[in-house]
Amino acid sequence: MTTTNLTLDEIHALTRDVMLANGCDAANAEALADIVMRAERDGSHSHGLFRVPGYVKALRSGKVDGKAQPKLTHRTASVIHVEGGGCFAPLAQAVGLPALAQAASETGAAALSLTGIHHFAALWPETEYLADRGLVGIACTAYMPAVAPAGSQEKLFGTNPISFAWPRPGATPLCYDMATAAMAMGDVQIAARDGKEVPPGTGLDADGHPTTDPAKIAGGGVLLPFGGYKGSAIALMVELLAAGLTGERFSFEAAEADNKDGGPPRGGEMVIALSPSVIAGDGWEAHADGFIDRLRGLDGVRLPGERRHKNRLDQGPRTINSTLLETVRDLL
Ligand code: NDP
Ligand code: PYC
Repeated sequence: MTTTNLTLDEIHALTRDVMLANGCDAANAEALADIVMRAERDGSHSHGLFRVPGYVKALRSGKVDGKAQPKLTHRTASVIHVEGGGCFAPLAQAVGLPALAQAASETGAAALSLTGIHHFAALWPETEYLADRGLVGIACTAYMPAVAPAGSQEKLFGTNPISFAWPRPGATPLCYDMATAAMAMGDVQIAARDGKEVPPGTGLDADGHPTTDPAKIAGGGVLLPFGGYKGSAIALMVELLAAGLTGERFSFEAAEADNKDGGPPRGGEMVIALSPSVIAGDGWEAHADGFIDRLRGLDGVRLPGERRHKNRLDQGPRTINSTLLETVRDLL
């Protein structure tokens, strides 16, 4: 694989310029460039520059409004709604998360529902935003069917990610962010691009046979939920939280309404914030840190999020697949 080095500023500027060249206003372009740069910085490769061609397809087809201005409404003191009006998710999050953090800090618990958005990114930016403000963050979103529920060979669930972040004042949060599929589709597609196999149990081919060939899973096959029926139950919960609870589209409804341009469909996201200061009271930090230290002390254990947080400390250039970079530059 041929690669090219780009600084974080260059990744940010390239993404912003591509978005501006394809119909985004400055607010939408900046929000997206920020999320793509942070994904490359942390090593979330399947959700950084890799997604830019899909973002542009959605702008060019008119599915996404690059000039949308999300609208925030307080349904109650602790239930907040942001209607994205067809924007990419990062701008709607930038509008909603500060209000969510404030409400949870005041009341102890708050919920943010996002509708009319197009989510094509990782979810740790949402949950870490909350954890950086002393709050527990939980976020989830649905997509389009890619995953067969346990017992079936037919796809119904999206890859339906869920992220959880626990605040650790003075340190990076404990944060996991995972597809409820055995693997995110973006990682399956990257494995196919790079000629690698995926682990057994990742998915089935078009005839319903287990396969480790990512091209067969991505091209007509299905992904499996992680952990059998237990992961399937969590994927089901994500559909209900991200679509049932927000009033937005379930994955199958999103696919039916989508124009199949290859960009992210319209959907919803649910973000929940909880305040340990209000709920547990004084001493919560030391109490939880004692547990986390015990966990880290076990041989072979590392905290979820640690890999990304280590990558983040390196402010140097990032290695980008040259073919991908050429594709992105051609979108200018
Ligand atoms: P991974 O399976 O690579 O990782 C899932 C989580 O497990 C991460 O938090 C990771 O932390 C942690 N982890 C990995 N290995 C270990 C280990 N040995 N010990 C402890 N923790 C570990 O991610 P997925 O493939 O499931 O998802 C990738 C991304 O795709 C996510 O960011 C997700 O949000 C995104 N996605 C987005 C969708 C959307 O609709 N917008 C749909 C599906 C996925 P670390 O990062 O530190 O390795
Ligand atoms: O990697 O499965 C995935 C995915 C779907 C939407 C954004 N990422």
